[in-house]
Amino acid sequence: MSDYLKKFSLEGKLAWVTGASYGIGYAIALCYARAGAKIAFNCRHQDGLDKALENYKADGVKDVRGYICDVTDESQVKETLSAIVKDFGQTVDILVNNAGIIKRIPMTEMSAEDFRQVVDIDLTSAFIVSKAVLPAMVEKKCGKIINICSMMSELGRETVSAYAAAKGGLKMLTRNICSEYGKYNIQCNGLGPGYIATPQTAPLRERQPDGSRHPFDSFIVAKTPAERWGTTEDLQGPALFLASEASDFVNGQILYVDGGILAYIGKQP
Ligand code: NAP
Ligand code: GCO
Repeated sequence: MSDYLKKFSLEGKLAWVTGASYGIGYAIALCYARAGAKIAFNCRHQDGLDKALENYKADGVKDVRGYICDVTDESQVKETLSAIVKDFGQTVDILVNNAGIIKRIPMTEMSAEDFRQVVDIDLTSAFIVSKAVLPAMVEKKCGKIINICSMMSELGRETVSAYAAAKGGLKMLTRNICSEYGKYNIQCNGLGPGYIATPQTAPLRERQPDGSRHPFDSFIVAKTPAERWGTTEDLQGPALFLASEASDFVNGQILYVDGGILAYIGKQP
């Protein structure tokens, strides 16, 4: 392997990808494993964890362990981190704050409880898990934190007020971790997926009763210069870059992987 490609290797590294039982997190963890990393992942549901472990093994990933942990619960996060370090015999080198939910409700109909739950999972959890892993990264003077941001870190749209507020905050938390811990050779960057085909966006792609495409599906395809939804595989290369030494002088950035949406004003009607 050429010296340049070695910069993208994760050999010997331990990555913790939150919410990686399926979807974007699963694809990122799989990519990291194939680049040589050991994988720790967590989710809230045992059936999802068991299925994910089957899938990782079927995909050839051997050094992977799953943990039941709600990332909004600081005591669960601390216990899970202790278990990860004990099980793997090393501290976390790469953290991907991926776990997230969305609630699509018009703001005036959304309860404060719903708003708080989205912000808790999509933003506060990244604070909680990053705060847990940072001390060991500071001691080692080395670490990578990757926050999964969104188009909604930059743009708003109807019904996603809580999600956009959380993802906008996650962009600024990314910049603040960079500012506070960059001197310890810790890089914190965001990955900003565009519209990706996962369970989270499945409702936006459902076929209509007459078999036609969902209006939002058609809208996104028209708004994307690539003229397609993204796949989780589209995110793997950029995620690997941000986790590897190839990005050691990249810090506080949000790398958008959106097929060009953010650059495009849209087709003339
Ligand atoms: P997804 O398919 O809904 O998967 C979400 C994952 O997070 C699942 O593994 C889920 O497992 C886990 N999770 C949810 N809440 C959790 C909690 N409190 N504690 C621990 N795990 C939790 O979502 P996705 O589409 O892969 O999205 C992953 C991330 O990318 C999210 O942050 C999302 O906002 C972001 N994103 C998605 C898109 C897109 O178009 N899909 C675009 C931009 C950004 P359990 O439910 O079992 O806990
Ligand atoms: C929505 C979608 C988006 C995507 C993603 C875009 O309802 O608009 O769910 O929020 O999930 O965040 O980058």
